[in-house]
Amino acid sequence: MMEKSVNFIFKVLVIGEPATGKTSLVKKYVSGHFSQDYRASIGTNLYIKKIRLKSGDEGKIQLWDIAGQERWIQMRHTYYRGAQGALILGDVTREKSFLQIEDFWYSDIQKYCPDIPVILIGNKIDLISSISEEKINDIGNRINANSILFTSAKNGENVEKAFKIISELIHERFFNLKK
Ligand SMILES: Nc1nc2c(ncn2[C@@H]2O[C@H](COP(=O)(O)OP(=O)(O)OP(=O)(O)O)[C@@H](O)[C@H]2O)c(=O)[nH]1
Ligand SMILES: [Mg+2]
Repeated sequence: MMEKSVNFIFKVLVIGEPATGKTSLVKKYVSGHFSQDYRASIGTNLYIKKIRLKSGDEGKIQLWDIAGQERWIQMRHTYYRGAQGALILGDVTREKSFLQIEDFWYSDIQKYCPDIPVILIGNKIDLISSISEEKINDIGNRINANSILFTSAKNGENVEKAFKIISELIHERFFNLKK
């Protein structure tokens, strides 16, 4: 008898202001490593990891870690095409890093890849936060985030969970043929 095998590859964007920890979060998830020093990303880094869903289906998640710096603004949206999910990051130690989420980062998603599942992430919770959880939840509600999570790329808190949740959301939205 033939084994049923489902192959898929999910394209997930990781976006947000510079130095919010996008590269760190993705690296922690993919390799388990964390580095203290900040090297601003250039363009886009692409990572890929095998995943296994609750349904037992196995596939891959392709992570597009997109440089947050202003100078990449012109070409940034070219990476958005075909994205099926997004993590939008803010840095809880810098309230400012959340101010553009609704009007810039989320509005880009609506423009270039609308109706995809989105997770709002408050990263660096191993440090002292300068923004209230309530404010982050408000932003999450305004952008209709499917989920709001607090993570630390340094100690790994909720890192695995973030990518698990986005994978399940994408699977439900785009691949669930049972409905
Ligand atoms: N303490 C702590 N530091 C973090 C965490 N995540 C990232 N950092 C640090 O924050 C700085 C920026 O991290 P990056 O991952 O390079 O940020 P980025 O969002 O990729 O920045 P760009 O590529 O410029 O858009 C680095 O010094 C990291 O070590 C975290 O969860 N906790
Ligand atoms: Mg980066």
